[in-house]
Amino acid sequence: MTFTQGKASDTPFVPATRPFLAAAGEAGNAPRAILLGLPFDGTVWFRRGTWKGPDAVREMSDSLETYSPRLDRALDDRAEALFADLGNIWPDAQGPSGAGDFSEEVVARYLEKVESAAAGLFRSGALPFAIGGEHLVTLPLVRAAAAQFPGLTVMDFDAHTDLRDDMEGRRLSHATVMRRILEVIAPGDLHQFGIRSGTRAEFELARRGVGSFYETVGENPKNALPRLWGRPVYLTIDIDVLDPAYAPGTGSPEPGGCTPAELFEALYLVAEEHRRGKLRVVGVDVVEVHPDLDPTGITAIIAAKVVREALLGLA
Ligand SMILES: [Mn+2]
Repeated sequence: MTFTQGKASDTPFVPATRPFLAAAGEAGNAPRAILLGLPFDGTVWFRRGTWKGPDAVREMSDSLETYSPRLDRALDDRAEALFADLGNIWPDAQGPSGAGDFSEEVVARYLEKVESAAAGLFRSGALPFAIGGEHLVTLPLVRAAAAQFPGLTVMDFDAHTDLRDDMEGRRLSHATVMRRILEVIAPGDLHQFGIRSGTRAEFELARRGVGSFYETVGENPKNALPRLWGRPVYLTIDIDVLDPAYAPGTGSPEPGGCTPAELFEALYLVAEEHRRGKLRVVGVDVVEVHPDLDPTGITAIIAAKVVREALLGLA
């Protein structure tokens, strides 16, 4: 697979009109991280629109500098870019308005396409960073990561448990994604932060059955991290972990969430442990940005900053 931006003819990627932060320079042959957009929200029935998330995050990345004062690193420190933005993997069934056939077979086929592309990225040794899309897109990424990295653990920042076994009969849904992930990794290897919404059954399962389960963020990632030492880590950030006051542009906002500062502190902490070799982050995603519900663009800007800080801290 070639990582040269805009030349994706032998891949399922369609180049983005405008790559993230103009991809901060020329991509080399072996960028340390790969950005990919997953413009999919085919299992959402209420207020669809997160499929527009990847390109909105790219567009709003224009408001950011390439330099992070906190990390004292810049995306364009080297002549060759730290990362390449490969563009989007589109659902075959989706038209330009977002409408399409999202039967369970079509959804499963899209997830297989993403998993196959992700497997190639994990094999390349680069750090894949995905932008959703609904949270279900995390499933194929975790499946591909687990195949490549035995003993994979998952850190999930989210407002919702996503532990239903099915949603209105569908086993593949944004509301079931963590339950499906528990079929891929050991339940004790799922660590959830900021969770404040779900059914009683989901909360009972989470409280007795997953590795860490915290209803807030705060200092909890710090408390949980020793349980991840020595392990490969997949990091998934549902933007609705943030309070809707900060990040209104998301499909299922849930009051009582954390501040952006708490989320960034958690990210810096994980990055520091990664750089010290305490654990190894092998993949990251940020999901559930809904541009139509984000009149000022702030939710997409926060997501873009998560992407930048994660690229600088982890790649
Ligand atoms: Mn959520």
